[in-house]
Amino acid sequence: MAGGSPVGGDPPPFFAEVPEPIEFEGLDTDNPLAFRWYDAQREVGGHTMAEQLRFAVSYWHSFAADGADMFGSGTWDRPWLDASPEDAMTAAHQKMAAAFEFMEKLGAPFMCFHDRDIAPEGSTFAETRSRLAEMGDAMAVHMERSGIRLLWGTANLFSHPRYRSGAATNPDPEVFAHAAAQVADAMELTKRLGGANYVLWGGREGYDTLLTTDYKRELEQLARFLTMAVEHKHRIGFDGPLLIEPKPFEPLKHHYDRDVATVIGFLERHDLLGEVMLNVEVNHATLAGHDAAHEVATAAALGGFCSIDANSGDDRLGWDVDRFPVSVEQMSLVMLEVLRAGGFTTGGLNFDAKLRRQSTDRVDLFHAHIGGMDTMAHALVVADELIDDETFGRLRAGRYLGWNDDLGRSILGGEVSLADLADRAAGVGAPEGRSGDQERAENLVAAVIDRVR
Ligand code: XLS
Ligand code: NI
Ligand code: NI
Repeated sequence: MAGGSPVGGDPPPFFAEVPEPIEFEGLDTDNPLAFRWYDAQREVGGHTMAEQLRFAVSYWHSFAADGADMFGSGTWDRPWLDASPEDAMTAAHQKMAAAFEFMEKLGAPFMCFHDRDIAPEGSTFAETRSRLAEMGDAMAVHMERSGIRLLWGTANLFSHPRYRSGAATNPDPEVFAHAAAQVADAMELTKRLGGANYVLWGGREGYDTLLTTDYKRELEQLARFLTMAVEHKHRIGFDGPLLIEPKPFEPLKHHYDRDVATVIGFLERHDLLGEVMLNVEVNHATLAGHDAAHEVATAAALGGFCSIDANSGDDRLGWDVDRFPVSVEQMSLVMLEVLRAGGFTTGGLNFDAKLRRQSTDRVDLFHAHIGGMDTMAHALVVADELIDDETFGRLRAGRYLGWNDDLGRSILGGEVSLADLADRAAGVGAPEGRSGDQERAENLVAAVIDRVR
């Protein structure tokens, strides 16, 4: 069945409690279903907030999940998931109707999905394919009607039991081949729907024990898989970048795509950097022992920055809690690095974030996204103000001024040797250095967070 309506006719509105699209009402509003910061058309740094932030809703957390965790079953009120298993395609169409109703009312311009979020696996690969094609047709109709675009598509290469020992890095080439087929189809669908990027999260590419893992061979398999994905991108004429999303562990003890620096080293080793860029997830940075701003700065400095999975972790919990972004300070530092990198091009801010299991109501999805969008919009305004603040700019630039002088230029220009510098030191004595100005800079950030409107 093509088209947007589920089998059995149109569903009732799933979000009747929110009859109208969410609007910007400013800082003085007491309407919980309004934006306080996110004003899509407001210009910040020469572009509208909508263009700067490029918000996307994650299909999996918001529409495909029911609140189950490893200790208990689902808690969330999600009537579109209720269809019986024989009616998996009815449920898929209901879910899509719910997703687009929500996204249209929220006003986020983009979404992201895995193949399995939108279309259930069939009993044969042929059936899986035709189900994905059917749901792709339905999605094209919803997208056309609503104007909602695809920030990225991806393939779920981690939920099915066949992927328990990895997809690209599986010891069994049949599993590798199946994963490759899934990526080919998901990438083609992403292209067909005008997706801006295609993501690869190596959900189970890693190991629990080295005793039975051939580490070197698995890395070679991973490189081969990625090279084939790049070849496929060119073959089908998909012009967005492929993005790797690093994560250090969970579900496995060690993941190969550990963090941004590790992934960029891997991409350079296989001559894939540029074709393949980075999707940085905030909570994954926390798990890797990094600040999210560090991961963005690393990706930017090494030429691989593209997109962000906007969520938040917890300093005391060692797993991907995927909370919505709540800290303006943390996100201001992230957005500062995004603006320093020149802003998003094809990337954006995907809310790879979920409600707490106790947040059972459908309307909680609105509260979560409104809060996340306001946090990121506030952070953008702060970051833009910092970029324009001369004192703030001087604190950083001032530390490096010496490099513009003769000494600095001759060192970087390769005109002097260590021996030359040793001779020179004898004549000029030891340098004193200067303050790093960290606390002054931190106070400035705090002042800007307080001041901006
Ligand atoms: C899981 C990942 C996943 C990716 C997409 O931790 O964040 O949600 O973003 O496969
Ligand atoms: Ni994650
Ligand atoms: Ni993610």
